[in-house]
Order: sequence, then structure tokens, then C-alpha cells
Amino acid sequence: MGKYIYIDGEFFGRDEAKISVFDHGLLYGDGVFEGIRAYSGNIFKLEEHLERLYGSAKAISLKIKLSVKEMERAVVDTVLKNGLQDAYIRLVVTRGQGDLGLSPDKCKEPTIIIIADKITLYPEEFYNNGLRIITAATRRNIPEALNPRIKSLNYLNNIMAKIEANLADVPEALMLNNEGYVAECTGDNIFIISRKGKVHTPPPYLGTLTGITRSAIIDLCREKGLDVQETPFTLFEVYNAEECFLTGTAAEVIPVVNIDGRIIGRGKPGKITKELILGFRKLTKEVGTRINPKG
Ligand code: PXG
Repeated sequence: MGKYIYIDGEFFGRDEAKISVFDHGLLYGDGVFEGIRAYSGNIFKLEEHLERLYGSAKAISLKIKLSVKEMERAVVDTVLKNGLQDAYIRLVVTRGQGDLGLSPDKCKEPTIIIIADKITLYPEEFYNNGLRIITAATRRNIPEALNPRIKSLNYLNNIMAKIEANLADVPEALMLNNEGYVAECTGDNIFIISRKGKVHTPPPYLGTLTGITRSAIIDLCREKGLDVQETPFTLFEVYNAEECFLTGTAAEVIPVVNIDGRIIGRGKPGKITKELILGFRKLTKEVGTRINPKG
């Protein structure tokens, strides 16, 4: 278990790591975050996660006081300080301490929090047998109101859908956008493979997070010579898919075999999905930012 938590350049013990009740991250969900993994001492796609973090911050006019390089160092230092080789890293930047008004004007300094902990993984049987999921009635936020490309601390939209998943006793829920196109799951992106062997994932403009795992899988598909396209599709294409899988930092690549009671393909993880699971696991061992002591 990670013992030390980074807050604004200092390390605190788990019980001492506290922020103000006037922090707008708490009062309004005003802030951005990232969930990152370290595998055997390598932080996977750290650069891409930081690029997304700074992009999310820019979109909400939040100025992060650390440079990208300094932030990278702070993340590496937090993992080192906790003596972890395999870790789940939660990087949070809030608007900071303000008053009881909505306006960020009164918030002087953003608060930077880095937590490095052991990761809880889905059981291996989920990877071997595939997931059963449902479509949530809750639609994904429309980009014109709150763009899902911003990984903000406002996760209520996804939490509402997650509650639906919990009530249905399944681990994930699929979310449609306001027009009925498939968007993504509560904390994972979705891919389907058609009977013709074409790989499809929704384009981010429909209202999805541009997942780091999603990008890695698109690259992996192209390397394998698969035809992968970012095209809009509906539940009809999902129900008729030969294979389906989800991607995310926590789940990596995980097969889906049943959606809303419809059996996907043959009801077992498909051939291409299995190859991509292995391909992705290999990638996590090969690339990443090495956790090295200073100097
Ligand atoms: N969509 C949404 C809405 C997400 O929150 C993904 C897709 C997958 O993106 P990445 O970049 O991880 O491939 C996410 C990621 C958590 C947790 O604690 C959630 C995410 C990542 C890590 C942990 O539930 N969401």
C-alpha cells in the first residue's frame, strides 16, 4: 500500500494528507485528473497522460504551476518514495482553495495531488471468459455542455451509469451519446469487430474520452495489418459484432461477450481480442518511463 501522498511538492502520510474543505475540487468538481499505471518500474505512456492532463487543464482555463517536466519528476518521485514497481497512480489537479462562490477568481493556486498505490485488477476469469455488460439509460454528456475529452473531476455522469451497472450486477455499462450513437463505457472505451474483421471504435467527437489505451490499441491494430476505423455506430452494430472488447488503464484490454442479454459472436472472447490482450500486455513490458532515482 502506498504510504506517502504528494500534495503541492510535499509528502504526507496517508492519514495526514488533507486538503481544505474550501478547495473547489471538492465544492464544485472543478479540476482535472489522470489514472496512470506503472508496470515493473516503467510508467506506461506517461508523456501521453501528461499531454492529456495539460490539455484538459487548458480547456477549463486551469493553469498548472509545474512544467510538464517538473510534473513528470513529481510523478516518478511519488512512485519511488512509495517503493512501488507496479502501481496505480492518481494525479489530480484541482482549482485550489477558494470561497463558497462558483467563480474560480478567488482560487489563488491549483492544488496538485499525486497518489501511488497498489492496483486492484479485474479477476483473470473476466479476461478468459469475457464480461457481461448492459447499456445504461443515462446518456453520455454532450460535448457542447461538458466535453468528455476533458478528464475532469465531474464524474457524476459516469457514476450515474455505473450505479445502473451495479444495480444490474454487471461490472461495466455502455453509454450512448445524446443521439443514440455508442460513445464509451463509464471508465473504458469500446471496440467492436465486424464479421468482415473490421475494427471500429467511436470517434471522440461523438462524446468519448480519447483513451490512452484506446490509442495504443489503434496503433497495435494497424501494426497487425487490421483495418481499424473511428466511425459512428449504434447498438445494432454492437449486437451484431463478431467480437467486442473494452480498453482502459485499469482494465487494459478486456473481452465483452454479452450486452443487454445479446450474445456477442460465439459468446466467448474472440481470436483478435485475445491477440490484442497479449499484444497489449507485451507493450506494457516494453515501453514506459523508467522509474529512476534522480541524476
Ligand atoms: N473513458 C472514460 C470515461 C474513462 O474515465 C477511459 C475511457 C479509458 O481511458 P484510458 O486513458 O485509461 O485508456 C477512462 C479512463 C478508475 C479509473 O479509477 C478510470 C479510468 C482510468 C483509470 C482508473 O475508475 N478512466
